[in-house]
Amino acid sequence: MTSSRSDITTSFSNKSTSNFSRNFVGNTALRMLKPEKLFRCLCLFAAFEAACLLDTGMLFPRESSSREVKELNGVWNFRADRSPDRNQGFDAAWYKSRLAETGPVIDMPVPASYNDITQDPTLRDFIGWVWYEREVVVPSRWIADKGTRVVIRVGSAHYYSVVWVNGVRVTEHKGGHLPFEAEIGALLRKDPTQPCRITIAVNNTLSLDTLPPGVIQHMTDHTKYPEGYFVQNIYFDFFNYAGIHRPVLLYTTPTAYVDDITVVTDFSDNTGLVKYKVSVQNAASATFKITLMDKGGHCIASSSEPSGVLKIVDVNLWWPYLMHENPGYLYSLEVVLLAAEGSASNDVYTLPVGIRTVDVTSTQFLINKKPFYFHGVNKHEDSDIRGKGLDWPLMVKDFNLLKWLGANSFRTSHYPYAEEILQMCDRHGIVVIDECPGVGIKDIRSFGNASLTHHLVVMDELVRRDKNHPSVVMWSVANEPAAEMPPADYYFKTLIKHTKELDPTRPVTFITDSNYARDKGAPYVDVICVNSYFSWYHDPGHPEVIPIQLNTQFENWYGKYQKPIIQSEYGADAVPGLHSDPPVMFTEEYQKLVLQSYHNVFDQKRKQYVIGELIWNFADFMTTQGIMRVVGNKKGVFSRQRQPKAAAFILKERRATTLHVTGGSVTEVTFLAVAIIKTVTRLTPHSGLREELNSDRSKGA
Ligand code: GCB
Repeated sequence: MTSSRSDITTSFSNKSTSNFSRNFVGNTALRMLKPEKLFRCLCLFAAFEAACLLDTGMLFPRESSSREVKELNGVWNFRADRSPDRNQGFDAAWYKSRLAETGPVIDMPVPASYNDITQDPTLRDFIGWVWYEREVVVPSRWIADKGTRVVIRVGSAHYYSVVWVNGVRVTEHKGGHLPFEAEIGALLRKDPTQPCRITIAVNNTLSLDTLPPGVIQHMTDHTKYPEGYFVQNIYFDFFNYAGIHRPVLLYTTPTAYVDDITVVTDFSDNTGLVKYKVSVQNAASATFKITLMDKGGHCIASSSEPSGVLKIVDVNLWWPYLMHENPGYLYSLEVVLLAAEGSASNDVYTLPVGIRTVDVTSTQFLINKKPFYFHGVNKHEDSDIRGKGLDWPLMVKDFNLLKWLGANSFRTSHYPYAEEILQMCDRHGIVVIDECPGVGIKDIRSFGNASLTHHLVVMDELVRRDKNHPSVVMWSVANEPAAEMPPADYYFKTLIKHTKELDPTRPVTFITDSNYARDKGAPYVDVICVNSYFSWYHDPGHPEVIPIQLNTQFENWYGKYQKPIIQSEYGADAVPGLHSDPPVMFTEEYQKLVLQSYHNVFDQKRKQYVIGELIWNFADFMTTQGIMRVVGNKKGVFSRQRQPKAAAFILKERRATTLHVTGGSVTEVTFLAVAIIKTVTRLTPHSGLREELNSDRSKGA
């Protein structure tokens, strides 16, 4: 541990100081604060101002006394547009009438990827527009009451979506993994006798400026390929699942409604501070009742202002799992927008709030001012049959497995996960590095203006959606981009600056596999997150090189940047049931040995500046077919069906003995016996690995 640690702490709740005073006029909670607390609190407000660059909210739809939710999950009608240009649906206006009237339809579950639902390989690998449709009975009171807004919301669809209601286009959205919505009340009221027919067209085509990027390659040699043959090239290592992946629902609000809430939290001694801001729509003169309740439902602070600071005496902080006996403590912030005289109803929205702080020093990651070590995993939204579709049994099983493993964190590799998952993280104290879909940015053309503009919008949408989750402690703007290319400098400088402006309360990173000396994005991140696969993609079959190569990796990165480092991926494939002693690649024994060899180095370096280890991967997952993948990527410590491999027990045991050790002292560690073969015969430079690798890997993936 270095002595300078706390000198260079970056507090992510206290960054900017401008333009705060107008928020505080008449704010009683603030007036009650002692003077020495005032500065921190005012800063907190300024940070919050910066976080409010988006003009509409995207609150998770919750039922309340003023809001109803109607889920449209179940079986929808479905047709893939197999016309050569995939445009027949638009040319023939399939949205104008029932889908079954314009051609054959099949059953398709929502939410789910469509790829693995049928026995048809052409649908599994389909590229282009697919059409979903269903009719919904809308409660007549929603229609009769003109003071009710009716909103359609799609949790996520891959990747480009257009939505029609009764043949009228109501919204479109670029990008998967994030929600979008449209108000449809007026449309439904036009002809209340009609059923509500919802048509959603979804296109999974990826291009150089989508996230993730991809390229359509047309094969024009007719001695080799049929007429019109094309493939979608992608630069990421998971199956390009498509369809409506998260719930579609209708929800209501009163006409004047709570559009967005932002909370930023802090504490001093045992007093918690919840800085909040509420924005509303259609309310000319809004009045509020704001109540913060503890777990027992008791009011502990209140206000009548749209923004302010609530003070909580004897605060229960939000703590990560295994860092406190009572992790994941959540308060409830009930926001009531009181109805104007003569208008029908109040709007009520209740937001769970966890009070915690996040800070980064040159060697530590602090949660609530205490060192936090990421004992974590990388995951995928992936499982048999439903692909990337949200699945409650799977989610709950995964949380049980995370706890069984003793994991306190995960990264949402390589895209934002469902809000329902983040809510579970909030409740269970599982810490999240929230990653946007910036994966596979490998082509220099994907650093252009169109890409950057879209990437900024995606960060807007991600921060808007996830800003209030206490579990989210850091944003990741990309995974393994070609960060050594010249345009990466401007690209990441702009992207990271923008993300920090959106949210000055959290550190920002991206995940690198570049050479430490040539990475052009690393200067802008708060935490270095580095992936490496020593003895797998490099020196395959030689785990004896891991100690020296991993040491060199850490020393190089820390030497250049003096920023804390997370090993954001490490691992090896193991086909469940394959065994060999001495270990060979693809066996469970080899996977165990690789992990153990990495862990030995982590346990040295965590005394200095390594602040976390995220295994690749939690579970096996599906990928594109290729010579490097045996029915998917097998680096899971669980199989795709969530059964443990031998490596899972290594992690479980390790975390049982080292979990409470955070950033610096490793006094409680029981080191596991690891056979390290000392003769190092094949040393290669540890970094810049992807230059060699990419050529190998692109052959397969
Ligand atoms: C990586 C990628 C991840 C891959 C993994 C692998 O570096 O970030 O998406 O799945 O390596 O197994 O090759």
